[in-house]
Amino acid sequence: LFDALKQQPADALLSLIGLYRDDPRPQKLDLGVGVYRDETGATPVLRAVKAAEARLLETQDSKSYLGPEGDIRYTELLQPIVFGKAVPADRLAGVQTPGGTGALRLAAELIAAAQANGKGAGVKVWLGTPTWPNHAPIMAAAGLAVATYRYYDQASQTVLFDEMVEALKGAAAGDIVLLHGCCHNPAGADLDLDQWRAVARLVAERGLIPLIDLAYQGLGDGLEEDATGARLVLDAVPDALLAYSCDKNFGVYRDRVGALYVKAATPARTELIRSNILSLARANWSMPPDHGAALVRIILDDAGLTANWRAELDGMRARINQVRQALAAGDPSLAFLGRQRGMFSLLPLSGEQVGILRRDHAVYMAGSGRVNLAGLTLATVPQLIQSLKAVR
Ligand code: PLP
Ligand code: TYF
Repeated sequence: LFDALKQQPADALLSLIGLYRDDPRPQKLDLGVGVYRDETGATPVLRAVKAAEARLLETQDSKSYLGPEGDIRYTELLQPIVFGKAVPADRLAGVQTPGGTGALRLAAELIAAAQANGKGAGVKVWLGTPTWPNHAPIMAAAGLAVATYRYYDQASQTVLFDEMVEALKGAAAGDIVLLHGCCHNPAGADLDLDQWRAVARLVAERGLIPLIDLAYQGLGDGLEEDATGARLVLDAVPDALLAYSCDKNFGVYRDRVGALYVKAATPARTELIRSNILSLARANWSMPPDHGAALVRIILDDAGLTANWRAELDGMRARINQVRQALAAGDPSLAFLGRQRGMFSLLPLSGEQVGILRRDHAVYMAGSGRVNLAGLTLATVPQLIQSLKAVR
C-alpha cells in the first residue's frame, strides 16, 4: 500500500532552522522562520506566561478531559480582544483549536461539510497571492477548490488593490475569501482603512463569506488597530469565519493555541454551525491540548497579568518597528519596510540572490525573499544593508 505514496518536499521554512543551526559562521543572521526574537536573538517565554504557568502548576487539580470545545472561558475571554465587543452567544460559535492552523483546518472542514450537503456545491476559497504557504494545502486537504487573486507585487512593493477587487468580482455568492487580518505573511503590507471598507462592501454586496486569518494581532500597530479591518468586514456580513492564533502574540508557539470563531446570521444557524464544528473537531483531534489555552485564560482573567502581557506585547511590537525604521533610514531602497508592519516583508530578490546571501553572507531567509525582521537588531541592521548591496 504505502509504496504508492509520493515523496513530499520538506517544509522549506522549517528546513531553514537546521541549515542555520549547522552554519559555523559567527556573524550569521537568521531571518527565516516567523518567531519573535528579542535584541539578544532569543525567543523567551513571556513573563506573564511564566507567571500564569506558576499559577497553573499550583492550582490545577485535574487533567481530566475538557471536551471538543476546549477551554470555554479562554474562547470567551479572547472574544472582546478580537471583536472589540461582546458578540451575543447566539450569533457566534467559538471553539479552542490546536493553533491557528487547527482553526484554519476546522474552518475548511466546516465549509467542505456544508458543501457536501449540497448547500454550496462548487464553492471556491479565494486566496491572495502571495500568501502563507500552508493556506492552499490546508484548503486542498479538506477537499476544497482554491482560486487566487493577486494581492501584492514584490518588485514594486505595492498592494494590487484594484486587481484584487476585479478578481473578487468574479467570485460567486457563497465563495470564501481568505483575508489576512493584519501583518500580512509574507508581504507585510495590509489594506488601509478605506480599502478594508471597500472590501467589506464588496463581500456584503456579492454574498461572499470572509475567512479572516488573524495570527499577529498586536504585532503591527496595536491590539485594537490590528483588528480594525477585520471588524469592519465582520460587521458588514451575516456569516463569517475567523481563525485566530495566540501563538505569536503570547509567544506560546509550540503549545499550539488558537480558536475558530464563526459568526452566523441567526441563532438557529449558529447552533447548527456549533454542533458541526464540535463534531468535526472530534473527528480530527477529539479535544485541543489544554496547557497553552489555560495560560491565556489565566492571563486574561487577571487584570494585573493582562496589563503585563500587553506591556510585553507593546515591547515586541516596538522593537520590530524600530528595526523597520532603522532599515528604512539606512537605505532609501528599503524605505518601504518602514511603511509595512509585522514580522515579515518581501525583499525584491531573485531566488539566486537569496542563495548567494546564504552562501556568501550567512544571511538566511525564505527562498521567496521573505525576511523575519525580528531576526535583526539595531546592531545587525547595517550588516543586512551591506549584504543586500553586495548582491545587487
Ligand atoms: N496564519 C498565518 C498567516 C501564519 O503566519 C501562521 C503561522 O504560524 C498561522 C496562521 C498558524 O499559526 P499557528 O502556529 O498558531 O498554527
Ligand atoms: O510563516 C512562518 O514563518 C510562521 C511559522 O509550516 C511557520 O507562520 C512556518 C512554517 C510552518 C508552520 C509555521
